[in-house]
Amino acid sequence: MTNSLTLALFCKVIDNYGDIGICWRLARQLAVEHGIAVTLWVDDLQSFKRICPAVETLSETQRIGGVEVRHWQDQNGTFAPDEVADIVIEFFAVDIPPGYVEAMAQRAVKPVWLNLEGLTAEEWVEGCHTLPSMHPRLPLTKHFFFPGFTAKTGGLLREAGLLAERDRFQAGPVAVSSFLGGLGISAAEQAALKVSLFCYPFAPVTELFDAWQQGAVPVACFVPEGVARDAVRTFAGAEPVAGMVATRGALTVRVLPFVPQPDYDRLLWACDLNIVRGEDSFVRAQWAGRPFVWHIYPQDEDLHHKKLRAFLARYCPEIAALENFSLRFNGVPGEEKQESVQAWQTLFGELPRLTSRAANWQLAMVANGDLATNLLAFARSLR
Ligand code: TRH
Repeated sequence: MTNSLTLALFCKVIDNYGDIGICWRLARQLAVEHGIAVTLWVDDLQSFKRICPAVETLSETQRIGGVEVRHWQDQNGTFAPDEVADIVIEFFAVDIPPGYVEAMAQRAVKPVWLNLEGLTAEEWVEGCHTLPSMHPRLPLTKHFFFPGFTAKTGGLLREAGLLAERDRFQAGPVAVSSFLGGLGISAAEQAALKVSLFCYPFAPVTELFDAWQQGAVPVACFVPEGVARDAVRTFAGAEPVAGMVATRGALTVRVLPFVPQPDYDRLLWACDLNIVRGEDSFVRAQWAGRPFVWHIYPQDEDLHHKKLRAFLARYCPEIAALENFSLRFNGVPGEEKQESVQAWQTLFGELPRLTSRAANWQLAMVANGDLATNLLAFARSLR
């Protein structure tokens, strides 16, 4: 196969920013690093614009960062076989337009069809990764492709130059302080323990703020606009709009604007502790090489608690403080027994060990290869 390969990636935004966050990252990497002609079909350009300001929300078709972006609306019509890409990816099992699937079946050389699944540390993933599934009616086979944390999965998304760029940034105090200063963050906040907070609305943020406020260590907490709105409003006694800052006791809370994806990385790189959520910010925190706490996306029947435990067991079984704090922060029943102040103080005491763990973990994750490269290698093996 040559580099003239074409690839179509279908993304439906279920909610928030992770769906498009992941698809955009993958699309860009396949185009820029692998020379693939990528078309990203996405149904919600407003959400896309929040993480990538270059998006024109009224455009049907546009080119951004080497990727053709198409607004996926009701494309219920027919497609010609030559409109179909060599590799077709549905993200999180979305139903791609029926006319497109029909056209896939009409191609002489059938496209490689992948279902890119969600990230979990559970063991069953290894058994399902790359499994085929035959179309019930058409001569097409779809394969499951799972990101993951082991060599028997697709690995994690990681751009080629990411870690070197992060190292340069973290090694340069001027780069860090000018980046933080550009976000309006004061010298005093920069000198404090810097924590970024990106969580779902049900996180127990008020009790965490209480613990920080009462503590001996100055904490500066940076919260994107719209996140933990009630807790921030209560803490500050003001509307939590970007630029708002309030200090009580040892804690300063600052509301940041929602920044483009590359700047969100820099924020994670600049902080001493990151609280992240969903899938993409969770992975980016791992690449930041700093301690992090994961606020997992909630699922029915508390399935997410199982996933959280599976990750913690893999990531850091030897540091109980992280598990205690994480289970409590995620509302896992039975974990509220420990006082929040105590949970925080214990976690704080473990930050140096968690920093070393972050570095070792990263080496292991890099050894699994990166998801875009692994996915492409698998697609090539099927042709
Ligand atoms: O936003 P999320 O909660 O997204 C998702 C979706 O809800 C999705 O349906 C679900 O399947 C998934 O979680 C598990 O969290 P996530 O995945 O961390 O995505 C956030 C994206 O937003 C990520 O690409 C980083 C980006 N981002 C910015 O670009 N700028 C910012 O300021 C912030 C805070 C985030």
